[in-house]
Amino acid sequence: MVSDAFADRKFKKLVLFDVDGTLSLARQSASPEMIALLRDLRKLSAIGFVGGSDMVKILEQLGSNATEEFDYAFAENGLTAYKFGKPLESQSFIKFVGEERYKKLVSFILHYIADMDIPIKRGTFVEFRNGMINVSPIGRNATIAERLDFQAYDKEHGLREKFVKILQEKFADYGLTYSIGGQISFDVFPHGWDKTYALNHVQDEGFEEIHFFGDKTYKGGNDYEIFSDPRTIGHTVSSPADTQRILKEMFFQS
Ligand code: M1P
Repeated sequence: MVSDAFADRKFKKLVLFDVDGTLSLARQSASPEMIALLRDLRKLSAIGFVGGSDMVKILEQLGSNATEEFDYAFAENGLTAYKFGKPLESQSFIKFVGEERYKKLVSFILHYIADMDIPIKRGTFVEFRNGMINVSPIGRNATIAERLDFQAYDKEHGLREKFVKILQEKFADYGLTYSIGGQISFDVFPHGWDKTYALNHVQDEGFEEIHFFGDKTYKGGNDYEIFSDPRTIGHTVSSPADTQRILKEMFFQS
């Protein structure tokens, strides 16, 4: 049975969305049309987002009150979680890995990046988050144009793939998963702390269906695990406009 918390919704469903490429373009704000559509959807069904980024960045994209505008707000794959604007219990990457082992990992990563011969480097090569670290050879404070250039360069040279392979071999006993989800970086987190982690927070609500919308639903993409999880009905989208089109077909056609 669906909990009373969602008794006001017509459908006993939860609709979860990836952020970059699904609700907005990468690292950009969601459009006013998207926000309006989500508000309308929320009158019919429970809604939530599941982003890989940290909450600060997601709120820049979806609006500073997004933890209240969505029933569920999941950053860092659900390692930072809110329901109805209130924080839920979360876990930490550093506790899982341990300070000493983490120091070895991050030192190796920084040395490796220092030795990389790439067209440009900016800053913030390792971003330490609550539930993961994010590693970027070009650095996280690259501009949008620099991001696009790096993405194209990496497509040709497979830099991130090679980097991940080396880390997998070198730190095989760490129990870590590496996920190339965005344009300039990859995420590193304990096995199982992919986006399916967010489902732990919703499974007791008794939703009849949990839908997930994402753009990187292919194997190796950071939406793959939650998209293919038996607890969800997955939808692959090619852009935020595509998300809107599918939502309109699913929920707003009489
Ligand atoms: O949401 C997808 C990814 O978005 C960002 O990746 P990038 O900066 O490489 O485009 C990061 O926030 C990453 O953690 C996240 O998985």
